[in-house]
Amino acid sequence: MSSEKVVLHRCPVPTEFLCPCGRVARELRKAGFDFDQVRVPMRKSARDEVQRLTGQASVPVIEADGMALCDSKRIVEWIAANRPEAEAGPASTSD
Ligand SMILES: N[C@@H](CCC(=O)N[C@@H](CS)C(=O)NCC(=O)O)C(=O)O
Repeated sequence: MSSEKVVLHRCPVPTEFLCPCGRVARELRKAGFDFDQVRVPMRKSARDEVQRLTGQASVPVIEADGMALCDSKRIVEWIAANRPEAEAGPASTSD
C-alpha cells in the first residue's frame, strides 16, 4: 500500500474518458487513492518536469512511494497492487 499522497501528471484534456491520463485518474479514484493532479502542457517539448522525473515526455506519470512511473498500463498495474483498500478485500473488476 502507498503511504504518501500520489501525484498524477496528466494532459490538459478535460474529461476522464478520452485518453490514458483520464483512465489513470479514474482508476486512482476507483481504488480510493487521495491524489493531486498536475496538468502539463499539450506540447511535449514544454513538459520539463515530466522529462526531469522520467527521462521522457509522455503522460500520464504518477509520483508515488518516492518513484515516478510512466505508461498507463504499468500505472494501472501499480494501482491494482497498491490500492488503499487492498487490505479490505479483492479489487472490483467492473468498469
Ligand atoms: N502508451 C502511452 C500513451 C500516452 C499518451 O498517449 N499520452 C498522451 C496524453 S493522454 C500524450 O502525452 N500525448 C501527446 C503526445 O504523445 O505527443 C500510455 O498508455 O501511457
